[in-house]
Amino acid sequence: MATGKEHELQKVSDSFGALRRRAKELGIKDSQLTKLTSLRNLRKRRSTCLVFTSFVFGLVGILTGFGLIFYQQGLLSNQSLWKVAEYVLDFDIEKDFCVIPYPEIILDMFRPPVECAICEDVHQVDRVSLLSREEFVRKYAYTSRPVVITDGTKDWTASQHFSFDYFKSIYGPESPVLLSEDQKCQFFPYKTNFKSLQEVFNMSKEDANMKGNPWYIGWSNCDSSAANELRKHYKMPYFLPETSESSKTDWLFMGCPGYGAHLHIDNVGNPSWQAQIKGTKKWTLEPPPECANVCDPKLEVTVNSGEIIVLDTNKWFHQTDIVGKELSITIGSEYD
Ligand SMILES: O=C(O)CCC(=O)C(=O)O
Ligand SMILES: [Fe+2]
Repeated sequence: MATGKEHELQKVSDSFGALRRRAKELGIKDSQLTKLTSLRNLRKRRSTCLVFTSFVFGLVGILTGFGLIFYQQGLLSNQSLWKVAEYVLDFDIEKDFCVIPYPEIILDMFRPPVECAICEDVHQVDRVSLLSREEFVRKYAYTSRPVVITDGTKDWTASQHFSFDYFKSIYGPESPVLLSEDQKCQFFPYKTNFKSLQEVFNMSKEDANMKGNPWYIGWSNCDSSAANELRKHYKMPYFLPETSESSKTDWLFMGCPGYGAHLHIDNVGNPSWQAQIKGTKKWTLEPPPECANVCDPKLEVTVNSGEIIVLDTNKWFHQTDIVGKELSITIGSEYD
């Protein structure tokens, strides 16, 4: 019997087949279909995977050769070789498209080049309010022009509820979020030593209340019952077009002033919004290196509580720093 996943895959495959037949009826050739950006993106990802996997296997081959020579010469012990083997083999096939997960530097190196029109005439991050859907679509939604919507969370009750203890209370002991073993659950420890959200929730009261060691973490909420609870306190941002769908997985980031996320670029596919529920976060944006000649080298914007930043994190390198005195809590999601 087909598993749930196989069944879903079969449904996707049937839908693709139907789309292709419909395209044929409309006189659209396969060669035209394969030029669609969405299909090209699929292929790009796989060929990057192939290049990277071949590179890793080549490198592993060379290192193994040197390892054997050093081992024979007594310059390497089997204990240290085992440590290397353990390290190399510690990957999770389920967590990525590619058999071997990409280190961040590889993601940066192999990402598709960015059209510099996204940053050429951007000299600051706009701060706007009462933003109509039309204006959002025209100026920001799909142009990769970053924007802060200062009244983005009006009518939300999240700031009265979201806190360290609240998050701790919405996850049952069996929640997949706590151990991040589900492929939809991701946990970012940043500079901390936490291995899971469970460890975060077990930190001392002192640390949780920002009276001990500082910390900053992020996670994707793959627990649907917790997601329903969270959604009692926020809505889809009012300026998002009605046709746009936010991904079902929310991202949460929480932590202390002085900390934040290092400069990086993402590979998530869609732009995203992030609402600052509590505290204040400074965002530093840099265009990708291929646009260094035509775009400003750096933009900075501070997002205060109640505001929402919309950013294409796949195109802009971004770094965050929690500023002020309060614990920062944000929630966000991708949209299409
Ligand atoms: O909020 C943060 O500190 C980092 C967020 C981030 O990297 C992202 O949304 O892509
Ligand atoms: Fe990011």
